[in-house]
Amino acid sequence: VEASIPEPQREAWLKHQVSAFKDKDGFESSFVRHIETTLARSMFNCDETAAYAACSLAFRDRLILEWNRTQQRQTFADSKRVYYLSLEFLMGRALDNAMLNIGQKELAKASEAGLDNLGFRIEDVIQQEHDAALGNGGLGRLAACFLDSLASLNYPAWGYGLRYRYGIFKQEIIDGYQVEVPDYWLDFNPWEFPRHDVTVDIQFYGYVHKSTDENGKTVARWEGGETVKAVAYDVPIPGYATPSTNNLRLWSSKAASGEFDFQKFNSGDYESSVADQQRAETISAVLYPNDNLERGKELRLKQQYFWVAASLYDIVRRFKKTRRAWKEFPDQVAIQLNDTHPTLAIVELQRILVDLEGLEWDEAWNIVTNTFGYTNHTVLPEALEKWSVPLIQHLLPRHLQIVYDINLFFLQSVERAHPGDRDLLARVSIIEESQPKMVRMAYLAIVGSHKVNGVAELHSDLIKTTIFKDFVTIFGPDKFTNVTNGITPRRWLHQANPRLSDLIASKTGTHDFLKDLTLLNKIELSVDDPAFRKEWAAIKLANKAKLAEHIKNTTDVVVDPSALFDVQVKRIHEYKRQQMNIFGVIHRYLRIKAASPEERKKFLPRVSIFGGKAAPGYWMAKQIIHLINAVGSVVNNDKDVGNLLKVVFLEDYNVSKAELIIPASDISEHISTAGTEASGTSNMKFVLNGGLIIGTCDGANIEITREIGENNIFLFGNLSEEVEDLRHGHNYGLHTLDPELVQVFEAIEKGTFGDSKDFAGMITAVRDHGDYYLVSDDFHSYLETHDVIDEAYRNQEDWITKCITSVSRMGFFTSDRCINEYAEGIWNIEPLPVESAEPEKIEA
Ligand code: C3B
Repeated sequence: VEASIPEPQREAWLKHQVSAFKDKDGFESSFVRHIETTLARSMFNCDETAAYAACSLAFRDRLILEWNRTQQRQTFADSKRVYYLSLEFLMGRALDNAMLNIGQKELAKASEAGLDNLGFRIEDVIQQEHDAALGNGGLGRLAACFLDSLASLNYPAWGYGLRYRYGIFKQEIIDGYQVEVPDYWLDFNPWEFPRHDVTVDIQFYGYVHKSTDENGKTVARWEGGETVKAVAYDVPIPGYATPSTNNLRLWSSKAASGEFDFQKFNSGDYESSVADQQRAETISAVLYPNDNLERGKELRLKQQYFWVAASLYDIVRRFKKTRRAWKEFPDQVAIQLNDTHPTLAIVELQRILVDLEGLEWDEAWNIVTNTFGYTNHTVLPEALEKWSVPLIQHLLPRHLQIVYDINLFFLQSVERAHPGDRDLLARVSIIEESQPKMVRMAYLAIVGSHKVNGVAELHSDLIKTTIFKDFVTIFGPDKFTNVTNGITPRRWLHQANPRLSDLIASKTGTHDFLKDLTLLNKIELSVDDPAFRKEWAAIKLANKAKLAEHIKNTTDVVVDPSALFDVQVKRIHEYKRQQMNIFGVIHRYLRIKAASPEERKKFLPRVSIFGGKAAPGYWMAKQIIHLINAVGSVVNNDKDVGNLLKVVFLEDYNVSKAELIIPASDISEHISTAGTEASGTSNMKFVLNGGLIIGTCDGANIEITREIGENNIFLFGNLSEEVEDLRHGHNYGLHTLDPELVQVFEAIEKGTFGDSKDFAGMITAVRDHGDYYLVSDDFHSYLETHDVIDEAYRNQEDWITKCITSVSRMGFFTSDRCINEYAEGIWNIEPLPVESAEPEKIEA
């Protein structure tokens, strides 16, 4: 390797080996050095932003050493790696996570030293960080939890994604309406390392030239078109209580010609030379803000190919350095497709092997299918990707030919196994014979992978019996499997709820449950311990008080921390049914209003908390946000109601807000129409933080119930088996609206919450347009269940018992368990422990 230093000169290097700070004094010294050198500031010019920067840089030094060590070890060990391809990584903040995973937050926050001693409060410093919000919702956050688990379990793994200049938009609420503001997050980002030496040229457009070589074999060459440069940016991913630090590589687009085209510039065409530059940079400029919706935009397809082609080039380059035979590729490389967004990787690898490396089609295809695994995250038809054939033809002409060949060979094999079944051939064809023709990306992903998994048991069953049924017939059931989602307890317990984490540790003896979450079951023994219960309740109340403070500061609404906090925070979507929630809130409001002063005393005080972004083009979702805010402004100012009911919409829900909100909930809502929410992952976070949940029999709610016991969860509503018949009934006029819902609609239409025209769409969807999401069908049992919740909450002793018992049984839902399942059942990889670059022990 030419870049390495020759043996005789290495002594000097070893003599000057760098090490990171080791004690409080070392932390302070590193902090001050970064303030004065890296940041060129001083004690006379150091605000919280600068303190955040210096603190990050001090911890980053440590991280880099472990990161280098881990990467060297992985390269020398030459073992199999897994590559997680995801268009979204919803990382949130990095500093707190790095301090906790490295195990040295104590050094930075000790009262007699560290940040305090330097004049800062660690809580405030942490708040300075801008969230890395390169994702929409569940899918992107799952990818982030998986990275944490992969590193924590010492798996050799890389993430590959896009370095969007703008993450998910910031949401402002103005006069009750959502307004989107761009999220430019890269002003100062100490957590990424540009690798200007790691670039890949990516080709678009052009044409295919076919010729015959000396052996009479047809060779295809993709020529012409335009080229864009992909530049790598690397982000270190620290494992918890291990030196293992993995890499997340994000690609940024640049004009291939460098800054701008000098030819054009010199000939006076300055504007167009800059325009080329901007056109290239547009590819990685912005994250598409849709959750569970695909819209077939050309730029999105460009993003997908750009990212996939750069990542595969990188993976193949790394493999080729080992000088192994191609057939060993799947022994060295596992690639997981996070949804269908990276499906072109299947086509691209086949192209590399056949067109560039000269392998025979079948040999190449065997390598491809043994390399890829595909995770499906949704059955919603509007979220299943299809790309038009003319668009692919235009942008990626050679890839379209390969897709056609993959389809041809696949259909031939189906015909051989099921002779004469033409309907089957039409149903499973990767090409949909529509106008224009469409490429069904999920089918391509299934055909090109060796395993396909869903993300919760019900979901994995549903894909086998509905959308992918024919593929089970063709490939057999073993190709399809389930890996129920999970969450990292490091961020979602230890970081978000440190007091609860410490209380649990006081009962289990150590924080080892953060590495093996099943150890939580030990706290069930303490369920009757009065001191433990008292502290448990005090922590919940303190978390609620902290949220109440945030609510006051951001919405001006004053809420009582002792009221029941009822939370629904997630992307706004009709299938997630925030509309049902707000209809329920209106119903409660009407009941309070109708009650006598005497009767009112019987109501349990409640705070209904909502949060979540609507896709900018999703009109109905925006209407839902508007209604929530309109109801809030009426209810919160109604003297008859007082503290019995408050309704707040928290603006700009994101990962760092989730860390504040989730530990403060008593009840959270996971109320999707049965069969629509593939898994849900916030349901797990809420229960892990000692909140109970109200939910439908959908996604992971079912498995949560199985683990924690049905006495500890509030389930309601129709089952997924019933949904189809109910919908069918609605379409044939068998739809009588629930009378309580009728009252709610009447109140809205009377103008109780402002101009009812603003909310007409939400009402007609239920009353006149078939109520696709079964709001009316589930409304009665939803209201009844909320009454049950009120009663249960009045009995605080029982309530706390339910909470403690539930937490103790949540071990299954760690993302560590998921990653081990993927590693064993899909990737076939082993952990590779790394020794610390630092001599002293890293504490757990
Ligand atoms: C989501 C699903 O909607 C959730 O049920 C699931 O828990 C997560 O993925 C993670 O598996 N999802 C998403 O956020 N975006 C999509 N395009 C599809 C699914």
